[in-house]
Amino acid sequence: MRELDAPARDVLAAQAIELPSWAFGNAGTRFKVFSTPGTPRTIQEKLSDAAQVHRLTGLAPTVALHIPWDLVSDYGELARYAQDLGVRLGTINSNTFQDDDYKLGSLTHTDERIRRKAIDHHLACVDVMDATGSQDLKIWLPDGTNYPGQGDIRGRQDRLADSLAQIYARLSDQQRLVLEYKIFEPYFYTMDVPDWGTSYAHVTALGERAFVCLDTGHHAPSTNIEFIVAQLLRLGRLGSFDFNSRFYADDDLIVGAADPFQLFRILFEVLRGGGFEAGSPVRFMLDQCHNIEDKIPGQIRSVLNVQEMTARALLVDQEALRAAQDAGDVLSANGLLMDAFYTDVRPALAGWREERGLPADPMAAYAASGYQRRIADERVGGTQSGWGA
Ligand code: PSV
Ligand code: MN
Ligand code: MN
Repeated sequence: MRELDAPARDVLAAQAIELPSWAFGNAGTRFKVFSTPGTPRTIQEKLSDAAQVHRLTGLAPTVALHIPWDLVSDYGELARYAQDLGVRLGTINSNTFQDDDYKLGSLTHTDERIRRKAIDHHLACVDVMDATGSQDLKIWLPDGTNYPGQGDIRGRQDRLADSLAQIYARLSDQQRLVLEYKIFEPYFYTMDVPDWGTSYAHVTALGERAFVCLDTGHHAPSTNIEFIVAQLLRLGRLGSFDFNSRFYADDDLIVGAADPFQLFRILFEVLRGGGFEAGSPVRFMLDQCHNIEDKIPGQIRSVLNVQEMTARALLVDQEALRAAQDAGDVLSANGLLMDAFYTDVRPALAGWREERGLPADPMAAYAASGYQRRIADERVGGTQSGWGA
C-alpha cells in the first residue's frame, strides 16, 4: 500500500465539496419537521453557516443556491456578501416541483404555456448565474407519471429534448448544464429522467457543456454506482455528484454514514477515471437534509467523510493492482483494495490539517467555537427557513 505521498496530497489540497444552501434550513419527513434554535431565516444566514464549515475544514469553498428558495433582488450583491464570508456562490438549482401548474409536467408538459413558463424559469436561473459568476445550472426534473397510459412516454422525451435545447442555447461559453436523474419520486410509474442513460442521451444531444449529475441516493437498491461512475467518466460526461447516504430510498442522510465502503469504491473510480485531475469536469456537492442532528456539524461531518474516503482511495497501489488484475490474481487484487479501505487515515488527515493551519479536529473545534450558541441567541424572530424556503 502507498503512503499519502506528494501526488495524493495534491489531490487532497485541491479537494472542494460544494454545500447546498438547503442543508442549513429545517428539514423533515412527511411526519414532522423539527425546528432547531439558530436555524437561518435568510440566505445570508445560510451562507454564514456554510462559511463555518469551510473555515474549519478548508473543504467547502462554494455554496449552491436553489431558485426560488434563495430569492434576493441583487445576486451580484449576494455574491459579494459570500465572498466577504470567505466562500463563493456555486451551482444554481432550478425548481419546477412546487407550483400547481407543474402537476402533470414542466419541461415535458403538453400545454405550451406551462412548458414555456418552465423554460423561462430556467432562463431566469441563467440570469442569476450571470450575476453570481456560477458555472453550473443543475436541473433535477421532477416530471413523470403515475399510471400507465397517463402520458405519452415518447412525446414527453421529445418535448424535454426541445426544452433543454432552448435552455442550453442561453448558456455562455463558460457555463454548463448538468442533468440529474432519479429513479422514482415524486412520480411512481415513469420519471422522465429516471436513469443515467436517459440523462446521458439528452446531454450528449445538447453539446459539450452538458453533463450528467449523479445523486448517490437516486438509484434502485443494489445498483452498482461505481460502475456508472466509471462509465460516465469514460464517456467524458460525468459533470457532478450530489452526495448523500441512503438506507431505503432518497434518504438524503449524511454521506458515508450508511455505506462508507460504497463511498470509497465510488471515489476510487473517480480517481481511476481522472476525476480528480486538474481540468476534469467532475464537481462534488452534498445534497442532504439534517432532520434531527445539528446542521452545521452535520455538514462538517459530511465533508470530512468524503475527504477520508478520498484519502483511502488514494492509498490504493494502482500499479500493483493493475499487475494483480493482469495476472488474474483475484484475491491479491481484491486484497489491495481492501488494505486501503481498512486503513484509518484520520490521524494522518489531522496532521495534514494542522500543517495547513486548520483545526486537527474540526468537529471539536466547531463545538468549542460557541457559534451554535451565538446563532441560537441572535436568531430570534423571523421565520426559520425550511425545505422550500
Ligand atoms: C429531489 O430528489 C432532490 O433531492 C434532488 O436530488 C435535487 O438535487 C434536490 O432535491 C434539490 O432540488
Ligand atoms: Mn440531488
Ligand atoms: Mn434527491
